[in-house]
Amino acid sequence: MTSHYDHAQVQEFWQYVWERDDVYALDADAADPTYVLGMFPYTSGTLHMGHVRNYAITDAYSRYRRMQGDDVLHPMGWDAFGLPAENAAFERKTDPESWTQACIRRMREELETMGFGYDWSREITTSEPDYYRWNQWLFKRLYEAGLVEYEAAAVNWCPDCETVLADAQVVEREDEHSEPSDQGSGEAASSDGTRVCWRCDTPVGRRELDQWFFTITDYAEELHDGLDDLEGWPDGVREIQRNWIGRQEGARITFEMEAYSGDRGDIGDGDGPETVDVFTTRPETVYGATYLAVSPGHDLARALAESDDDVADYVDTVRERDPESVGFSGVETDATAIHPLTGAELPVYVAGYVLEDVGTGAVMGVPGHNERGHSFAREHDLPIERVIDPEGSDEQDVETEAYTGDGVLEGSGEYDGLASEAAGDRIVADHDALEDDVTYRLRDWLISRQRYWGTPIPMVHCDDCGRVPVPDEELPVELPEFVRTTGNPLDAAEEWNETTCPDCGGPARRETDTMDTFVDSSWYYLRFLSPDLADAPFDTDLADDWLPIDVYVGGDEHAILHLLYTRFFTKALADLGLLERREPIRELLSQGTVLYDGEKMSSSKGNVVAPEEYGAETTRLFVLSAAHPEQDFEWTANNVRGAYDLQQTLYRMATDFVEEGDARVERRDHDDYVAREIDRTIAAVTEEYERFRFHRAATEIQELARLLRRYREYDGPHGDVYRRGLLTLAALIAPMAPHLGEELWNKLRGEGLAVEADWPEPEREVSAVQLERRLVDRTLEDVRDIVDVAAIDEAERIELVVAPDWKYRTAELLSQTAATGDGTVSDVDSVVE
Ligand code: ANZ
Ligand code: ZN
Repeated sequence: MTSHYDHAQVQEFWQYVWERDDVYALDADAADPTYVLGMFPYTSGTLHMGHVRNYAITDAYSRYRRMQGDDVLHPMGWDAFGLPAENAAFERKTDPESWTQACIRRMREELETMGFGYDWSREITTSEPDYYRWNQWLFKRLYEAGLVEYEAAAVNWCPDCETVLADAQVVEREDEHSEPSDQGSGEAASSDGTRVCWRCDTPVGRRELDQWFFTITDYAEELHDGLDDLEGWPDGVREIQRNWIGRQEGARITFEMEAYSGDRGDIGDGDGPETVDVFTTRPETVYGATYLAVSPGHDLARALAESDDDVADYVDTVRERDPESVGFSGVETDATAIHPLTGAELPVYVAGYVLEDVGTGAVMGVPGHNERGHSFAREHDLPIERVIDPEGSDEQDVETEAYTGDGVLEGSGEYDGLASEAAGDRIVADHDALEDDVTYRLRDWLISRQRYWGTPIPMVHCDDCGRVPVPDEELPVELPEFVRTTGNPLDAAEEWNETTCPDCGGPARRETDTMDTFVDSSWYYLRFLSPDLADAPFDTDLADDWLPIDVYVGGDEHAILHLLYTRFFTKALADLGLLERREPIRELLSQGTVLYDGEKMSSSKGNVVAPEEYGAETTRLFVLSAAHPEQDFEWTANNVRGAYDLQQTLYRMATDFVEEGDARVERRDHDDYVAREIDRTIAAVTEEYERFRFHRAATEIQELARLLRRYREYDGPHGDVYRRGLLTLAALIAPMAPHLGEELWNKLRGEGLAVEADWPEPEREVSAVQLERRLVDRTLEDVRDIVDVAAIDEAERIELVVAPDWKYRTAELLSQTAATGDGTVSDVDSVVE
């Protein structure tokens, strides 16, 4: 009998058994299962190493929790809508639906080959009407709640194809390999070269079209403040979201407009606004305001454009252009603003650099102390005043450069001599025209996409009634058959397009925009709870019992959009009365990148190592044991081989033991030592699994295997001790290498499944001190690996223990220190503080 571990055969066999026994199905009566979720994949056609790593993490953790006795919800589905399916259909003369189905079949098979334990009875596919009808239903609920707006927005426009282009359809001319983003609706191509249409190579312009928005800005404050409480999220992700939301404290200042009525526009007595509010982060500079500027979309600009051709022309050209090419252009209007403190008359401009949806869409120009204001003033010959004296260097010439720092007020009337930090508060408190205010950089979420492969927005346009929602009974509005055409295939689908108005019964046209695919992924986690529910998107009671997602794992490219949208949806659903919880995710793990020769592994770089090459189990074990989940690591053949060898070793130990039969029965001293080591390993590995440190769990397992081998060779092991050692190894490794786990379990036990086994318990209690000691030793190993410090003595050990979040972060920080310094002990000290 050979003791070679034939991984292909072993995998196939156990996968068959798991499926036969339906071991991953969640009991529908479970009170509060542990919800472990990996970000579902975009249906690109094949799994890449990032997916494998992501799902290996959730799988190992799910299995660990299951062995701990938890009910576990570990589902999988497909993020199936998006631009790449349309591109593929266009290029391969197929249709997005068939292409997507083919991708799903292939990817599901790949996931199954890896042996990931999903409850496939909960599989969802976002491009199926059964799923997307709920996108439409939720859209309608948000619409009724006032969270949907229909507004003009600038979009990319190809004059040759006569169609709107998604950002991902705009490519750089130089860049031959420009790939659409994974999610199909990601970031715009960076714009250094010429931005051209992906199909016809024509330079892309801008156009204003009416678009659908979700008013996520209504939740800016809660989305911002809530981040503080998300203690299970990485600090980095929270910080990125905080910056994205961009909370800014400052003041709102009201400027009266001088009444004006003439050929070039009407204000006061006419249609224009009589006051203009500006938002500023620096009210203490108000005495330095020398002009007022409003955005081209501001009410004042619109009112003036009615009768002032210069303003009208400027507004038109700016709004059709890329905001980045607008620079500091602007047009002076005939309007005049009254400075609320000095009564001075300030010229009023319409300027493209003032953004419509930031603050109030209007600014007071303070050229002396604001860079953009300075550039604008230079361009338009406006006065530049100094109202803040930079202490110590009053040579500062604000004519040449704005001074943006703090100092002491001057030229500011009764406030002269005050420190600038304090002066702002005083000025705001003293004047009715100024008021404390907060704004957010966050913009509303534009969900309109002028393309086929997405959820149709359930609205119709009626000449008499305007925009009317499709009644719930008529949902889903299904996609028409796909046609290959230059523009939006939905515009070309004439029969589909023509409908009747639900309100008046007259002729109406369907909305032809589809939803951003990020809508699909904003609530999919809820559909997994009750995937077949026919009369609601999800079961509210179940959601209240089962949420939040206990652990969510995914790539950090989703740190902003997906995770922000999910949080927004959860809050909105809570306000609709559909959910109790306002935050969807308790613990978030942002997995690192798998590198290959220093580059990110990806199909476009042709460096994806196919999992089959090493056997699925080896790949899983390797990606988990190579590094902490949040750390990047290098894919090297040597290390992969290490993961393979570990499996062979454990397998051989088990087969040898079974073949040779039980050994010695009388107890000796070193048997107790080994028994205690087994206990300690159990305690340590448990702790490592709890904290997702699979790499360290793997090291512990490896060391116990080494010890057991020496033990066996020394003078023959005690049968019970050795057997327990091997069974322990089988159980401890089962979450990471489940096929091997089953094989070992079966050899040693002859019955039952490792996946359903109980997590091992120490026979004798392992003291907290001993456990801590052991974990610290491992940390030091991690640190030594990275820093290559020859010796860290007792003193530093203690400090490492007390350092906040020392386990992983310390190692990370030390690695940065090591890169710049020489990795000496003093570096270690400063990092540890
Ligand atoms: C007057 C002022 C004086 C400002 C000063 C700054 C410094 P940052 O610059 O990122 O801190 N602002 C407000 N609304 C705007 C809009 N819709 N479009 C463009 N700019 C706008 O952002 C805050 C500043 O951005 C605001 O404070 C305002 O300029 C400008 F010494 O007002 B400040
Ligand atoms: Zn109508």
